[in-house]
Order: sequence, then C-alpha cells, then structure tokens
Amino acid sequence: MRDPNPFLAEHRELTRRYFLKVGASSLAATGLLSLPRTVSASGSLSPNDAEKVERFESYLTPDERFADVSRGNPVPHGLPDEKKREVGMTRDTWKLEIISDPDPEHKVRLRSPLTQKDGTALDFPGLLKLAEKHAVRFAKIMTCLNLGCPLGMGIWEGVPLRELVMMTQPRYDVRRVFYYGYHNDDPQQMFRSSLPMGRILEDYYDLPPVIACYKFNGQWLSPERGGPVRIVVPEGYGFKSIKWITHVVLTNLPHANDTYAEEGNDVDSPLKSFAAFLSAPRKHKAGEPLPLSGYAQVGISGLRKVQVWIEPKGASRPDDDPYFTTAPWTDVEILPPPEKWGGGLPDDKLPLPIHGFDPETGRPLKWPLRLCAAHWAGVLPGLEPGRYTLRVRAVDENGIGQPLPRPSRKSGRAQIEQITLDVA
Ligand SMILES: Nc1nc2c(c(=O)[nH]1)N[C@H]1C(S)=C(S)[C@@H](COP(=O)(O)O)O[C@H]1N2
Ligand SMILES: [Mo]
Repeated sequence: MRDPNPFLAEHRELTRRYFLKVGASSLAATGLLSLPRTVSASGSLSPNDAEKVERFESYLTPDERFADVSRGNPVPHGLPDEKKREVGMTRDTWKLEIISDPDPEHKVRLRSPLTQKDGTALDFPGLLKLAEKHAVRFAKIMTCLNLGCPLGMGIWEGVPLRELVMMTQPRYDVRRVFYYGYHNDDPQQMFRSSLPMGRILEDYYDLPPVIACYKFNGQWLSPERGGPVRIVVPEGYGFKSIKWITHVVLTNLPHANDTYAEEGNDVDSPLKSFAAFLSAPRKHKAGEPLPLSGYAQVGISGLRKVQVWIEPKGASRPDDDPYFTTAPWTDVEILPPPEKWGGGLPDDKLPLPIHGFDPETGRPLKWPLRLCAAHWAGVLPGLEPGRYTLRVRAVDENGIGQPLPRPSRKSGRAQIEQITLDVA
C-alpha cells in the first residue's frame, strides 16, 4: 500500500529500524508519524513541511529538490542557452580570471596572473586537467545563514582553490582572496564573498579544502547549482559558496568585503549545530508513547547529542534561562549512516574517494559527519491529557546546547524549534 504521506524514504527506513529496535514496532508499522501541518520553526522564512520533507527525503538531496536562493535580475541560471554561451556560463565557454586587486591601495604582485586579455585565463579543460591530479570530494550541507532550514545535502567535487591561486605565483603580500561570479555584467548585482589567504592554502583540523567545484552528487554541476563552476567552502554558510564563478581577486586588503556583510550579517561565522523536527504529531492519544523524528545539522563543533523536551503549555520557567539550558531534556538517538544515499547519484553509488569516507567500503569513518546532516528518532512515554510544548535541540561536542555558544541570529539561524501538541 502506498504511504499517503510524502514521507522520507530513507528517513523512514532508518526510523523504522530504530522503532523496531526499541520495541515500538507498532508505531513503525502504522507508517510512522503524521506530518505536522506547520512547523512553527525559527521564523517566517522556514519552508512548509512538504518542501522540507522533500529536501531530506533521501540523505543526499537530488538537484531538482535543492532550494535555490540566487539573486539576480534575471537570475543567471535562467538565461537562454545562447546567452549562457556568450557570457561563459557553459563548460565549453567558461573562463576564470585570477588577478590582483585593481585598487592601487590594495594591489598585490603576481608573476603570472590568469587573464582573458593575455589568453591565460583558466578554461574548463584546464580545470579538468588539474582535477586529474588534485580532485577532491566531500559531503556538505548547504545552508543559508538567514533561513531556518538547509537548502540541501550534496557531495561536492572540485579542485582545491589553492592549486588555481598558486598558478599566479603570488608573493607575500596577499592577505585575502575575494571572488565573484557572473551577474549580468551589472555591478549592482555582483555577489561577492571572501576568505583569508590562509584558509585557501591550509585545511585546518580535519576540514576539506575550499574548492572550485564542477560536480554535484556525481554529475556536472547544473546551472541552478552554480555551474559550470562554483566555489564551495566546506565550513561556510551558503553565501561563501559563490556560483557561476568568473573572477578570483588576490588582495592586500586585510578584512572581509563580502556582499553578505550588508544587512548586518556576521560573515566570518562557520556552520552551527542545530536540530529540527521532520515528524511529530500535533494531536496525540493520552497514555500512548510518542514517536518523534527529525534531522540535525552538524556544525563546526560537531554533534554529541540530540535532545527533546516536552512541558505543559504555559508552565513557568526561570527568566534567566532564555535557552532552556536547565530544562530536563531527554536524549534521543542519532540514527546510523544510511544504506542508500539517494541524491540522484549515478548507479546509486557514492563517487569514491570522498573526504571522511573509507575509500574501500564507502562507509563514513566517523558518524555523524561534521558539516553534514544527521537523522534522529526517539520515543517519549505517554502523557496525561492537556496541551504541551515540544522542543528539540542539538548539543555540540563541547557539550554546549543550541543556540549557544553563538546565539546571534545574524551568525546563522539556530533557534530552538517548538511545536504545540494536544493530548486527549
Ligand atoms: N553568484 C552567486 N552565488 C551565490 C548566490 C548568488 O545570489 N549569486 N547566493 C548565495 C547564497 S546567499 C546561498 S545561501 C547559496 C545557495 O546555494 P544553492 O543555490 O546551491 O542552494 O548560494 C550562494 N552563492
Ligand atoms: Mo544565503
């Protein structure tokens, strides 16, 4: 029988095994949980449930289910094919310039800049030539700093940006690297991001490199995802991963000059950890165990636990504890890696090797994976009739609960999600 809910195939399989294991198989057999009608998540920008579920239907998000928040008028990926060819937005016309900052105050010395004028700009075959030796792949969740829900999960493949930058033979005066893509040749529309030179050159801790990316989930990067080539910054929010990349500029400027700095955003903030519901009942029978499940984003400080907490609506709380750090949270289970990764991978196979995965078995070396999604599930004991507030949070590897240690919304959304539940 077809499940009436457009519920997550892989999430369902994982939660089914979990509910069987904890002896709640009757819950598993009923096709799991009814989807909430609205998840009153962190803000008005949250997508509706159906959309959220579609993005996480499988562990990896198929390109057509990825959310798109591109700016531009018209959006560059919507240009007609002929125009795309004309402006270098196809694999056979793409060119990348890597140059010094034209501002005389911030210019740097490069022995061999890559320019269109001198015929030295990098083209797509040149990038693939570098890929033969240097290609890397990693899994990453793409999340907009300002939205409550990630846009999707992918395996991103590319050449470390340092390989391209070093082709210019820079001297010691480069402090920062900024980069932007095609935006209708309109300075007003330019979308730019930046990183310290040190981050381009070195991969701190166990981070993968910053890449010039040409493949997503094993296929050429689509125009929607920023193809033919975009930057992908593993630990960054979406705005660092510039699409339709055409220019990399090396500068002596010591500070960020990101387009996203407008509107008060914190442009040096790496991904935060947070948890969210994918399924939770809005109405529930008194005395019956309460099955819950969802996903978490594993931020830069990892994910030690996911926890839920239910309290009678309107119960009084200490007013010096806005993030509920002293509430009686209950651990739920972080589910194991999926058997099927989804995401439209060719032949349903992971393209190995992938950073953080065993190159032989294709299984992740650690779980959950940093800077990726993780799924969770749990069962709470039955409740007395009444109206309740249900909450979920992530606890990072330092033992700090969401939204701490960085509660500011402008450094990435991580508000604690809450849902109202009626028990009768
Ligand atoms: N050139 C360009 N790159 C861009 C943007 C843009 O508008 N133009 N939007 C950025 C923002 S704000 C986000 S959140 C991510 C979204 O990536 P996605 O479209 O692959 O989901 O792309 C980033 N890269
Ligand atoms: Mo964004």
